[in-house]
Amino acid sequence: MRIVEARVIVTCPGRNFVTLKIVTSDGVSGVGDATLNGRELAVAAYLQEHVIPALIGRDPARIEDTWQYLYKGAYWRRGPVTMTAVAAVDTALWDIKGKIAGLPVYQLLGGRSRDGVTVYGHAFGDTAEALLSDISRFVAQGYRAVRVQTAVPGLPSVYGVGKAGETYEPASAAVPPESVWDTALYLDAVPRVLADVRAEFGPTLKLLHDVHHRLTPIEAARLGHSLEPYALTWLEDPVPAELQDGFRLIRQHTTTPLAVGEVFNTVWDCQQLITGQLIDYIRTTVVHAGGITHLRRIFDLAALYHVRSGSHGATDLSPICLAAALHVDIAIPNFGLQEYMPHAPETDAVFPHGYHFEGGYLHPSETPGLGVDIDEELAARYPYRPASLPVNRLTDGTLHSW
Ligand code: EZ4
Ligand code: CO
Repeated sequence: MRIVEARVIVTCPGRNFVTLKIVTSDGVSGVGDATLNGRELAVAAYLQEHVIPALIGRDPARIEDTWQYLYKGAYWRRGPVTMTAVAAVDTALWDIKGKIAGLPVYQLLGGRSRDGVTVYGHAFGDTAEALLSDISRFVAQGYRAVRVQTAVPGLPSVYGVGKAGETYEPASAAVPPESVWDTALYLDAVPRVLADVRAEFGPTLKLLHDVHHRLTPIEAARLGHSLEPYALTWLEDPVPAELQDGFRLIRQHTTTPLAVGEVFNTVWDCQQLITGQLIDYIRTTVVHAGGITHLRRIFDLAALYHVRSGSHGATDLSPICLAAALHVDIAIPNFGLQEYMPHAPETDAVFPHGYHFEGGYLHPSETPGLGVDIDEELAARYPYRPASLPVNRLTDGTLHSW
C-alpha cells in the first residue's frame, strides 16, 4: 500500500483549523490536526510545499520511520511549525493503521489503563458571584476538576477571562490586541478568590489555575506558597519555560503542584523539567508535540520521574487532536488530567466524531482508527480569517509575556 494523495484543508467554523488528510492506494484515508493558533498558514505552507511531495509513494504503515524521516530529514529540527506539521502526518498515519487493523487507536497503544478520561473545564468570572456560579455549572455536569480564572480589580481585561455569556476565544483580532498587566494587583487578587472558591466547594473538587507565563520565578514561588491552603491540583505555566532551571527556584519554595508544557514541541523542551522532578504535570499534546509517536515518548520519560500527563485541550486544538489525545490518555499508565473546552457547534459539525462526555469523563471513540473525520464540503463554507493571540504591556508600556 502507498500514500497516493495528501491535502491540506484550512477552515474557520467559529475559529481557524488546519487539517491534513492522507489517502492510500487502497482508498483508506486518515486525518491529522495541523492547527497552530495564530500561525495557521505557516504550517499549511510547510505541509504543502515541503512535506506532501515527500509523502507521496511512501508506505503508510511505516509510522516511526516516517516520523524520523520528517524530523531528521528536514535538517532544521524542532520548532512549533515543523513539529505541528510532523504531528499532522503522524496522527493521520495512526488513524490509517487503526482503520486497517479494525481497532480504535488506543488498542494499538496497549489498550485501556482506565475506564474514562477525567477532564477539567474552564470556569471564569469577572465578579466573584459570576465565578462561583460558573464553577457550579461545571459541578452540576459532573466535572471533578475545574480551572479557575478570575478578573483582577484594577485591570480592564485579563487573558482567559471572557465576558459574561460569551464563548471565550483567545485569538480575537487580525493583529495582536494589547492589554495592560500589573503583577502586584494579580498577586493580591488570586489567593483571595481561591480561598472563596475552596470554602464554597469543599475539599474534593480539583481546582487548577493558569498563570499564562506572566510571573518571574520568585513571584511564582510566592503565589504558589500563598495558594497552599487551597490545595490546588496544579498551578500552570507560572513562568515562561525557556529557562527550565527557573522551575527549581519555584520548587524550593512551594508544595503547590506545577504544570507546564502547552507550548512545548519536543522532549528536549522538558527533559530537565522532568528528570529534575521540577514539575508534576506535563501539558504537551498531540498536535504541537510531534504527534502520538513523540507524545508517547515524552509521557514515558515523565512516568519514570513521577510526572503525570495533563494535555492541553483548548478550542484551538481541533476535534481531531482531541480524539487522538483521548486514545493516548486512556492507554498510558501515568495519565493525570485532560483539558476540555467543548468546541462550538459549527466546529463539531465540520469534524464529526465519536468521542463523548459523560459525568466528568471523556470517552474515546470505539470505531477503528481515531473515530473522527472532516466534512470537506462543509469546511469549504468557512473561509480562513486571520486571528492573533493578545500581548500584555506593563503599566509603563514595557512589553510583557502574553
Ligand atoms: O492559551 O490554547 O491552558 N490553556 C490555555 C489556552 C491557550 C490557548 C493558546 O492557543 O492556556 O487557552
Ligand atoms: Co494554559
